[in-house]
Amino acid sequence: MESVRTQVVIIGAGPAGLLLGHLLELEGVDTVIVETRSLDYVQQRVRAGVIEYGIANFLEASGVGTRMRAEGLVHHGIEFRLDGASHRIALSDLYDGRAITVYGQQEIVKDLIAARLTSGAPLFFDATVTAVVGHSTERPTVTVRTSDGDREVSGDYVIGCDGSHGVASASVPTGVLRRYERVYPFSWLGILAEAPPAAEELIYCRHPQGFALYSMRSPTLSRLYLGVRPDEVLDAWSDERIWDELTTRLASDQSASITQGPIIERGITPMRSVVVAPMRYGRLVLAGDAAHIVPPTGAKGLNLAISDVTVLAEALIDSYRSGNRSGLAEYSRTCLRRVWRAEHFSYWMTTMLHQLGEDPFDNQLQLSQLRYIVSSEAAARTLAENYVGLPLGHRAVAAD
Ligand code: FAS
Ligand code: PHB
Repeated sequence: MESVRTQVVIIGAGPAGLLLGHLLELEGVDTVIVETRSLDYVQQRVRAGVIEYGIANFLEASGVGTRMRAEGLVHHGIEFRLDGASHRIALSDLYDGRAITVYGQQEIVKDLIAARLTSGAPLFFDATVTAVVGHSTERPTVTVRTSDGDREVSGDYVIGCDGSHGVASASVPTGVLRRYERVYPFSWLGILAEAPPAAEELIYCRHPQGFALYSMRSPTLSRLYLGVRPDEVLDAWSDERIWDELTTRLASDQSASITQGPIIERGITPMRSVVVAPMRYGRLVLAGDAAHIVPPTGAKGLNLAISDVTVLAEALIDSYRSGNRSGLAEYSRTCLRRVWRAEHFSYWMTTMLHQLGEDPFDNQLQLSQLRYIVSSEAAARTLAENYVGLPLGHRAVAAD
């Protein structure tokens, strides 16, 4: 890797960085993507699974949705389990026939990397950005550390797509960015198992012993989660204990219990909400988890990252094509409207489905909210349009 000058430097080869690189290259804007992890690590990292209706359309319209359309699972509803009973939320009936697509984030990443390698545009793995300088100059520059030394990559813009503990936001002078944060008193223990899903659709469960989520990746792969203590350690959870707890929490008088199988991936994710604002400082721009984190209960993290990129790509392309920088000037304000909507929805789903503490009054409020959602069409419609995804609402997106 040599020191280079490009138009847009992108830190991070997660969904945000890879999609931004793809969209800009399609329009002839030169980019360099720098990723600290290896290609294998990035392609195998198991994370999100639910793609919003409008996001799936956008990925297809951008030429990276073929495998998603062929292999993704289209779901028209989700199930809530509480008080031992099952309640289906008919998402498509409630929201103009729109549906979600269940397709692993790592599959999207593989599709985007394949597109990038086909384009031949620069994508460097095992290359860590250690510094970002020149934010307010016309030549912001990153220092990249690789096994054979440091290099500099400069551009017209540097885009921080470097996730939740990224160097990009940390490089902004103290006091410029405001950080909003909420930490929840629980984490999620997630597993990926070689077990045919016993359920047709996702199941969100609030049980006296805690939260459980039944998801899937394919007809042979199940993805399941348990709400656990915030300080929980993975070693304390044998396969047997995991399956026993999932079986207990997901038990319902109306459906079969879960099918077990070899656990091929497991991890514990802390639950927190974070927003960093504004999402730009000079010629450094933040997108995706670099700017915001949501608890995964609302399945918004990945979708929000992609939504940021649809706005940013359009703004950068406008700037290069016509010199119109209004999109860049409005980028943070435009994105934060959707970010805060997703933050609230994720907070609402999380507090409704997890016992937050020992306060009996709070617990009754949450149960009442859940019972209202599963018994009122108006309440369920609110959930449906937020879960399936509000329209992306700007011209770069195919009609959604
Ligand atoms: P990402 O974190 O995906 O990508 C950032 C990239 O930047 C990484 O590849 C990182 O290696 C790289 N990077 C960081 N610092 C760098 C540096 N200094 N130099 C170069 N590269 C650097 N969302 C859901 O909707 N549902 C879920 O179930 C769910 N589960 C999750 C589980 C875990 C463990 C985590 C961490 C997140 C989960 N999320 C989930 C959220 C997740 O899907 C994110 O929203 C999504 O990955 C955001 O994409 P990016 O913004 O591209 O950030
Ligand atoms: C997943 O399939 O990984 C998944 C689904 C829904 C969520 C979170 C994660 O809310």
